[in-house]
Parts: sequence; C-alpha cells; structure tokens
Amino acid sequence: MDKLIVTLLGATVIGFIYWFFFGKKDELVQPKNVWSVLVEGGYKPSTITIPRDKPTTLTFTRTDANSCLEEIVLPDFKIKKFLPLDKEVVITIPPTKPGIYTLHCGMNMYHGKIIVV
Ligand SMILES: [Cu+2]
Repeated sequence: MDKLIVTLLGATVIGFIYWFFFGKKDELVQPKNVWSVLVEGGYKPSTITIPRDKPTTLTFTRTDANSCLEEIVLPDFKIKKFLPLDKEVVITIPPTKPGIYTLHCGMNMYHGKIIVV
C-alpha cells in the first residue's frame, strides 16, 4: 500500500514537472508564422514567437474602443499602423535575425513582444 502511494505520488510529481517546464515552454516557444492578435485592453497574446527564416503575417483586430490602442508601432521594423475598430489589419514581418522585438501602442502604454527564434 505504501509503495503504491509513493508510486502514485512520484507519477504525479513527474507529470507536474513535465507540464510545468515543457507544457508551458512549448506554448511560448513554438514558433508560428501566422498569428491573430486581439487588441482589447492590450495585445492578446502579448508574446508572439515567430521563425527567423520565413515572413510572418500578423493580423490585428481591435475590439477595444480605447483610442490609446488605435495605433500600433513596431519600432524595430519601422512599422506604424492605424487599427480601425473591428477591422482586421495585416502586418507582415520579413525574415529577421533572432531576438526579442517590442510592439506597442502609439503612446507606448501597451506593450507586446515578438520573439524571433
Ligand atoms: Cu496608448
């Protein structure tokens, strides 16, 4: 009986560790070159992981009437775009060297991250 409990506990711990380190990380690191970002009280998701060797298409949809979010800026890519309410705006990012790049609203109050891997 004790052995069984220890085994079950061990399996649970291993499962948790796996989930904690790999499950989450996978979600964060898995690069995609097509993303849809909802602009509502910020950027959702706020961290976007993209591959270095392919052009990436980001589609932004602003559903937040807050004028603070009506402009999006990707300073490293020299991109600045107006986001009309409830309209999809496509931003294309060329293949880029690995690194962390920021994106923010016109007033630099809301932030997001583009991770190129
Ligand atoms: Cu703003």
